[in-house]
Amino acid sequence: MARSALLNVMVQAALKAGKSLSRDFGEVQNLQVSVKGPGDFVSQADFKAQKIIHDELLKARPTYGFLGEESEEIKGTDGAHRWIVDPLDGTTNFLHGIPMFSVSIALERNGEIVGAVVFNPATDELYTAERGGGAFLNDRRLRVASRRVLSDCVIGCGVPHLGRGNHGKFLVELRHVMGEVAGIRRIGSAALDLAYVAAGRFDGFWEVGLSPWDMAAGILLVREAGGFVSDFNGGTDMLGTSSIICGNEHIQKALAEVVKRPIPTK
Ligand code: 2AM
Ligand code: CA
Ligand code: CA
Ligand code: CA
Repeated sequence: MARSALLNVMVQAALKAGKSLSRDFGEVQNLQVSVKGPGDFVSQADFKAQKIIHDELLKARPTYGFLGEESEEIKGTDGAHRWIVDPLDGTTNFLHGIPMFSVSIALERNGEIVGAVVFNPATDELYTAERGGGAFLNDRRLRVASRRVLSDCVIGCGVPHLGRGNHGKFLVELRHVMGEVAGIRRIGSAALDLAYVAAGRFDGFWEVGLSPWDMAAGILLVREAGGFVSDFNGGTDMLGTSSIICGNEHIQKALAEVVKRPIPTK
């Protein structure tokens, strides 16, 4: 697997941030935590990891724009490129001592995602992709699962958060999907959910209410592993609509049909 210099910059930034997160994960009870909104926490670990990533990426490419969860967007002087970064995806897991969280870094060029890194420091799993170059888990090339029938499938999802999203609508989606698939899973890190689809661990995934930094890298991972990704309108404006449905060609289509099934009138 040959990585471009640019992808290597992203990998180094993710590994360095991952080291910082691992240290903080070991002493999670001593971390300073603040509340952004109901059920929405951020810690010193998030801020430290974002600073590491920001500094590494901008040292290598000072003219690129930078969109990270924990700071105001920085418009680059280079109009074409933008980093999209979630320094810690799965903060709630992290703060509860659950080793299911990730660093997510994407590179966008002229509005298209062309590079992706998702790293889970707790399992040392490094997911990478470049547009046209395939997706990898460490050194292994990834391929989405090949199951074609929903009743054989394990499907990942996100659950709306306290005070956010349409809880009633989600329950309808869940009920419909539950009636069709072998099993449903919820990790709590959308970037990892998407990496799991790329790795063929999940057959599909859907979530509404995501931010660009939750999905940007994962979208490229899924596509480069041969998967299909759409928004809830059937288009590809996932970042603009905050919604995503993915899987292999067959499961993506079947899952979209089930998730969007109308709410029963009685
Ligand atoms: P985070 O840990 O970076 O905030 C899981 O469904 C996704 O939702 C994760 O990517 C998580 O990202 C995000 N998330 C978790 N709690 C949230 C909240 N209270 N409001 C908005 N997004 C949240
Ligand atoms: Ca957050
Ligand atoms: Ca996130
Ligand atoms: Ca985050």
